[in-house]
This record gives sequence, C-alpha cells and structure tokens, in this order.
Amino acid sequence: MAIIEIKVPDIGDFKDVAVIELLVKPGDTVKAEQSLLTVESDKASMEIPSSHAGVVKEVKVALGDKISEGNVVLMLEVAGEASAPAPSAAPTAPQVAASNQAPDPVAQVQAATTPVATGPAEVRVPDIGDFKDVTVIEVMVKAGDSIKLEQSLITVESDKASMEIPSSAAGVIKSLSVKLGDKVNIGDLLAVLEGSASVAAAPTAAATVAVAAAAVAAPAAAAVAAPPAALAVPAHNPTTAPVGLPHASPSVRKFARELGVPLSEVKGSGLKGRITDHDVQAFTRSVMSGAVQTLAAQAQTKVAPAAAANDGAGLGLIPWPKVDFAKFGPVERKEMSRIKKISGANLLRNAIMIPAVTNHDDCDITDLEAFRVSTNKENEKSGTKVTMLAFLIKACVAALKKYPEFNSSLDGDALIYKQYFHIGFAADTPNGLMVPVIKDADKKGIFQISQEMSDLAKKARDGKLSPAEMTGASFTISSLGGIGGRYFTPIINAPEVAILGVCRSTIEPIWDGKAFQPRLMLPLSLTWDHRVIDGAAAARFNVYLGQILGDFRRVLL
Ligand code: CAO
Repeated sequence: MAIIEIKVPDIGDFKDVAVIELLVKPGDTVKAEQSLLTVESDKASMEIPSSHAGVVKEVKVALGDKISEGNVVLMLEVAGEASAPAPSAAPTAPQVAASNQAPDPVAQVQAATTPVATGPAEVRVPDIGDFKDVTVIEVMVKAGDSIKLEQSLITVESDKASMEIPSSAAGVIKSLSVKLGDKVNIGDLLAVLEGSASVAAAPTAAATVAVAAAAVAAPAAAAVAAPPAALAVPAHNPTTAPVGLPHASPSVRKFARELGVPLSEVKGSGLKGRITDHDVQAFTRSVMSGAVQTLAAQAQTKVAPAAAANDGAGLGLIPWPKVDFAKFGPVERKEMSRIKKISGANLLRNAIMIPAVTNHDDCDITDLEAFRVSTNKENEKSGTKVTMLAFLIKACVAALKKYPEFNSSLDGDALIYKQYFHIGFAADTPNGLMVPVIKDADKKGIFQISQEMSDLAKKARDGKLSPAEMTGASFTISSLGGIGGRYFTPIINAPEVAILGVCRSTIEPIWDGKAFQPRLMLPLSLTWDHRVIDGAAAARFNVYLGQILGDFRRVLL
C-alpha cells in the first residue's frame, strides 16, 4: 500500500478553473479513470479523472477552488507500486485535455475570416483533438434557425466526455448535415449557413470546444459532496440520493441550473437517456402545472422550484420585470460568481419559506471592549488578536444553552435539539458570502476561537475552505461590526432557526438614573423562525445575551 498524490492532468487552455463538483469523498474506492471532480470555466466544464485505482484518503480541494494543471486534488491509497498508473488510465486525461485545446487553429481561422456568413458558409467539425468517430448525441439547432457565432450546434460524446461543437460563423441555417447517432470527425460538414446581416458576431471571438463530462449534474454532486456553506447549499435539496448521475451537456446543465431544475429528477429522452433542453423545459412545465413535484417540494414545501428561478411564477406572482437597461444608458453585463448564484437560491428559499422576525436591541460592551483591548496589549507578542466576534460566539453559546430552541432545527412536526454548539460566522470574500463554522465553540476558549476564526476567514477569502469547514453549524452570527451600520435583518441559514446580526458599536449617552454616561453600545439584530421561537423568547435571548456581554462573569453562573 502506498499513498500517492493525484494531480490535475494537462487540461489544455484551462487555467484557474473553478471546482464545481466533488464526485468522491474520503473513504471512497475509485477505479482508474473514474471521475473525481468537475471543473468549469466560463465556457466549458470537464471531469478530472483519477490516474490510479485506490481508496481516497483525503480530498485536497474544495468547491469553488481554482485549480490548474499540476495541482494536487486528492491523496489516494493505492495497492503496490505507487508510481505505476493503471494501464488504461493514462489516455483519459490527455484525451480530455487534447479536446480542450480550443480555441483550436481551424476554428480560430474560420472565426477570424468568416465571423458572419454573408453568402452560404459551411460549418465543419473543428479540430477536436483525439476525439475520433464520436457520436452526435444532441442536435441543438434546426434548419431555419438564426444562430450566433460560437453558438453550440451539436453535442458529441465519447466514452468519457462530451463536448459541444460551436458554430464558426453567424447566420441562418440553410441545411443541417448531421443527425442524432451519426459519427463525426474533424472536417465533417455540420451545416450550411446563409448570411444574415442582422446577426452580429463577436469580431475576435474564437470558436471554442466545450467539453463536459458524460455524467455530471450539480444536484447529484450536491448529494455526494458537502455544499460550500450552509448558506450556499443548492436550492433543491433532494431527500433521497439520486440513482446514478444524469447525462446532460454543459448548456443543458447551465439551463437547468438557471431554472433551479434538479437534473437528477429529469428523465432524459435523448440518446442513452441523455437529458435535453426539451426535457428540462418539459419538467419545468409539469412542475408549474402541478403534475410533478420535486423531491424537495414533496419533502418540505409546496413552493415550486420556479420560485428559485427568480421569476415568481411558482408563487403565482406577476413575472419579474424585463427591462432593456441599455435604453437608458450604457450598461455592462457580468456573470455572478458561482458562490453568489448558489447562495442566492438558498437565500431566496430561506427568505420565502421561513416566517422570520427580527428583534433589534443594544447592549453595553464598554467593559468587555476595555478587557479585549487590554488583553490584546498584554498578548501583543503572541500574534493572536482577540476579536469581539470571539466573545460574541462564546456569549451566544451561553444563550443557546439557556434557550435551546435557538439551537434546534425543524424536522416535520418535531424539533431536533442539538447538543453541540457549532457556530457559523458569515465571512465576506471576493467570491461572495461564505459561512465557516467554529466547531464545539462551547469547549474552546476565546484565544482558540479567535485564532480559528482568523484561519477560517483567511481560508474563506482564499477560496480554500473544505466542505467540512463550512457545514454543521447550529447557529450563525453575521458581523458587520468591522464595516459599519446600525441594524440589519439577516436571513436565517436553514435548517438553523435563528441568526444574530451585529453592527458597529458606538459610544452612546446612556442614562444611569442620575446622569448620561458615555457607554459603548453594540447593536444586535436577532432573526428567528416564528414556527419555532416566540417573540418573548427572542426578546429574552437578546436581553440575556446583552447581560453576558455587559458582564462576562455571568457565563460562569
Ligand atoms: N464594533 C466596532 N468595531 C468592530 C466591531 C464592532 N461590532 N467588530 C469588529 N470591529 C473592529 C475590529 O475590532 C477591528 O478593529 P481593529 O483592526 O482596530 O482591531 C476592525 O473592526 C475589523 O474587524 P474585522 O471585521 O476584520 O474582524 P472581525 O473579527 O470583527 O470579523 C469577519 C471577521 C470574517 C466576520 C469579517 O471580516 C467579515 O467578513 N465580516 C462581514 C460579514 C458579512 O458580510 N456579513 C453579512 C452577511 S449578510 O449578507
């Protein structure tokens, strides 16, 4: 037995691509060539296969990480000689890699010289690397369609990956030369386009080959790997693991993600059961008409996934306004980060589904802040700075112990009371909001919590948090204290039932019965789930929290 590093193979022009799915976890037995994770650029996605068979000891990347050739993705325990890859594994990565060396020369030349078809123009299969005699599994266009430069025309599939073949010109399709099941190779004619002056083409855009794994679906992967954060779990959260992984092309998966459609629940009508965009549309229609309920809807609510698609249709609301902003002035469209997209769907669900109420309060932290400052002075050399948030975490643990329903979760008609105190804290990162978790905060001191928070916040900002570091919270704190503001209404991080928002403390004149005293007041905003918690309990929680923060000795009582 030996433990070896599995690294990202040569993946062509792909650099710093985001990990969007983890397909294995520690303890899993993998075969050589088995897909380990999926990466995605703005244009394509692909699976990274294992070069060896063995047992996964440690996964070295987390969702959202950016990886490139040579990065270690996991540690694998292999039998016998560590250095000898399984004989059949080697071709996989290069094969995928070769197919990714788009923008390829042929397509680039075509794109550069014929960006818009002015007369009839032939679109042929570009150089697709080692892919030979690949099967057409999806035809995305038909005669008469007006297409843009780079628009995907067909999807082809080998035994390990699928790729979309884009058009090297813009125009109207006069004739299509391929059909489902055909085998194609470089140079084969795909379509003849007629010029269309109205179709604008990006002048320098290079035709690219979009490579995708043959078996990838975001919801399925969510069942395999822990989500990036409780705030960022996929909107659809099936209660039963999907059987097998759905087959769908990158564009179909993107389409499904945009609609909030769980691909694992869609029946594919394409070749080999492949899911097409028509299947996704049909699924959406049947959910909206009530003919089908998603697993999540069956298990939890009657809110249709269309609600997560931001169009309001699933809630019977009027459609979201569609505005051509360019009519009013210059605009720029930028894709949201993946974390933002995922957390957005979750925030929407939590905002809609939880009857949430927020109580605002102030507490006097004058003495605590003085203690914090003096402690930091005394320990200047230790390198660990004690933060107000660490005290807040400790104070919240005491309040959670006194009011255990705040540390619970709803399970049908019952409440699950957690006997552990794992406190999540919202961290602002360049990629969006992440929620690392301080595990067993009740068993840790302020120094340890401060140090862990600093380490986790850094990892979050660097995109290096592991799923384990972002899951399992029983209560969350969102602190904007370092930035400013007075109060806000944080959204509960389901399935938790409460979240504490904290803003910047300020010196306020507080009446002590005889005179106004300058006191450092910390604004608190506690949002709670009214199904579980009553207003009186919430007010008591805040008052108790304030008492502890006002005099930390109360923690000992
Ligand atoms: N009142 C006054 N000052 C405060 C304060 C408060 N409540 N909380 C922190 N500060 C001060 C700190 O003392 C520190 O000052 P010094 O540098 O002089 O010591 C400064 O503000 C910066 O603190 P910080 O924010 O970097 O550190 P933190 O431990 O308070 O927070 C972290 C760490 C990770 C929570 C924070 O960096 C962060 O990301 N906050 C944003 C969370 C967020 O986005 N929430 C919204 C979620 S809902 O969309």
